[in-house]
Amino acid sequence: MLSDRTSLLALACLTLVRLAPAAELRVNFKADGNSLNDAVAVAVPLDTSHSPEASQPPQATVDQIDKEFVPHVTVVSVGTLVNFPNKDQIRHQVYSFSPAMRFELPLYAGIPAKPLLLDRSGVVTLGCNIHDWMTGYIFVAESPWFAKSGADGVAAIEALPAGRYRLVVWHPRQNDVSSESSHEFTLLEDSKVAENIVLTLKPDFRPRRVPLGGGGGYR
Ligand SMILES: [Cu+2]
Repeated sequence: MLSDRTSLLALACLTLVRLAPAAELRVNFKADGNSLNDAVAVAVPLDTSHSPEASQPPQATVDQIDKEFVPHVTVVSVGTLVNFPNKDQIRHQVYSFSPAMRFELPLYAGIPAKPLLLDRSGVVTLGCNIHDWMTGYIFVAESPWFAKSGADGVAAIEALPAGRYRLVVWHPRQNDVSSESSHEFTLLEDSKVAENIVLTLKPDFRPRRVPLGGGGGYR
């Protein structure tokens, strides 16, 4: 009898293990025939049943290093606390006018006392009032399943529960925000799905940095 129960329990455990999320979505980003880095892929579940409940709000960090935002593109999910440590020996004044999060951190060195809570989905474009060329982006995703492409153009979203999803893609220089950049797909348990996304890009509008040593007004 006991052994029957034990095997039942073992079977139940096995079933639980089998139900563990395992599907993977690999998005291959290209632009102008080349692998595209810093592209964002988000899998938004269409079956609402399986959003994970986090006990603590997730945290992310956007550094300021050598008068640049590092990383240039950050992806977080709604409800993430973001820190903006200044690793330079000079002060920065970080701001955003984006509807997803308007803010300004007064001129500061080191780490601001409070992280910023990003509670609305969308793109937060970062700037610095002192250094015009400093541009960074935070993509606030409406889902915890996201990835950003590396130099190989691959953004891999792992440990996805099986189900139906909408794929949302974004890049800071993407040309059109058409329906092409959002479509639906279904993931079966333990499946690996690959998607190829080709984006057309706008030119890089980033202001140029002032020449080294010549920027008297830019310190
Ligand atoms: Cu700055």
